[in-house]
Amino acid sequence: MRVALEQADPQVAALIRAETERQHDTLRMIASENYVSQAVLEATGSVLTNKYSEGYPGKRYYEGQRFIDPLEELAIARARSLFGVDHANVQPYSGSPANLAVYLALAQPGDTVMGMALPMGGHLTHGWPVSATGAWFRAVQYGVRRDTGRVDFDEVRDLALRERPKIIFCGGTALPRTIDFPRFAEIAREVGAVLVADIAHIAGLIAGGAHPSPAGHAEVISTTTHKTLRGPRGAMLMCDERHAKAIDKAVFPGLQGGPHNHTTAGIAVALGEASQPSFSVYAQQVVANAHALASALLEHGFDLVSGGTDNHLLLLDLTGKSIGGKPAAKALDRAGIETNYNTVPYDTRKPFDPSGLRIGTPALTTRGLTPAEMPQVATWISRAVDAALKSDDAALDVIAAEVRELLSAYPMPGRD
Ligand code: DSN
Repeated sequence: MRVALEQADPQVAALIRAETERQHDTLRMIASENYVSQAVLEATGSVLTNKYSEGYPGKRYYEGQRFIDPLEELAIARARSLFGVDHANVQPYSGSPANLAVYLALAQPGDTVMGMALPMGGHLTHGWPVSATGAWFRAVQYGVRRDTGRVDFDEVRDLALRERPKIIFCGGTALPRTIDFPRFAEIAREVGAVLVADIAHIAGLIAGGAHPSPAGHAEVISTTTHKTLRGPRGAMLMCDERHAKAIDKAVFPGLQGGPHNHTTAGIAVALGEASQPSFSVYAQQVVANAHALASALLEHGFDLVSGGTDNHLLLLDLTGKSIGGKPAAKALDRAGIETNYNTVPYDTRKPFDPSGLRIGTPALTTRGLTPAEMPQVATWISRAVDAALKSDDAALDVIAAEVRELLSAYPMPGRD
């Protein structure tokens, strides 16, 4: 394993080895993370990192593209076929640059744009004030209802009719419920806005048929490739033919230089994997695990935003447990369960010390865990929160050992 690296740079090699073991021994429940396959790892860690390829297939500014062009064309063709779209651009470096390219393609600075507020479950790049998208555009923001934790489409429609945004973003980072793409599309059509579906979190579920698709509803689709889609860290923009030129021009030369060809190769491999029947089984299992986990956590007295989940993600409101999200996340990390603290809608606490905990099932499903294991996972979460309230580090260490023991039976892609 990694003989050259071990010899050339033992310090870096040791850190990678240690992180590999940490990922193996930890119940990784950050909703946006996953384990890529050995095939994706190999494509990503290839000599393609040596090559510059500014431009697009057939129209590059550097020579030596005879293998890069068909590679990027393959990734594009697989994305188009998997998501049923006219056009795909596989070059954005990650989700935020992809979303910035959407603004560059479709709006002018100062234009009104609309998206879900970050504390309600949206993303920074959907117009939140500290993001360039909130600073350079006139962003108006919608949320979820306080009583249901779900999007209120009357509010979205009223806001859109009043503000007449050029772009409406739907999707986000902490949304446990199905996104109603047709309803958003209806509102966008009524006000003459372009609907952009940010499917970063749910792309793999859509590919596997476990969440409805925005294709045919949203004119532009933005996604990262490394969450439920289980590819390398990267992003894609997909759209109708009518926006294809503007989107491509915005990505390059508008925002970026040369594409990361090693990432393009990893994306192509991941898209190939996601088109297999086994990936549909995976996507359904991610949702089944989330359902089972939600039921078990409710039995332990946890409060879930919106009362449950339709997808891969659960947002726990810990207010009733008398603990903040941050101390809970830190205790869980010591207990071998990796999560992130998160705001909940209408949070009364600060973003750096919020009331919520965001958890998800994509990574543990890749390891092979099933709904049968979810009551045990919920029990560990509950025990860890109780231990945190008593500052009982020894109890957290006991849980970590139990987690390690369970996970030793489940191989980790890229390690085993
Ligand atoms: N960092 C991503 C997430 O965790 O959802 C959003 O950009």
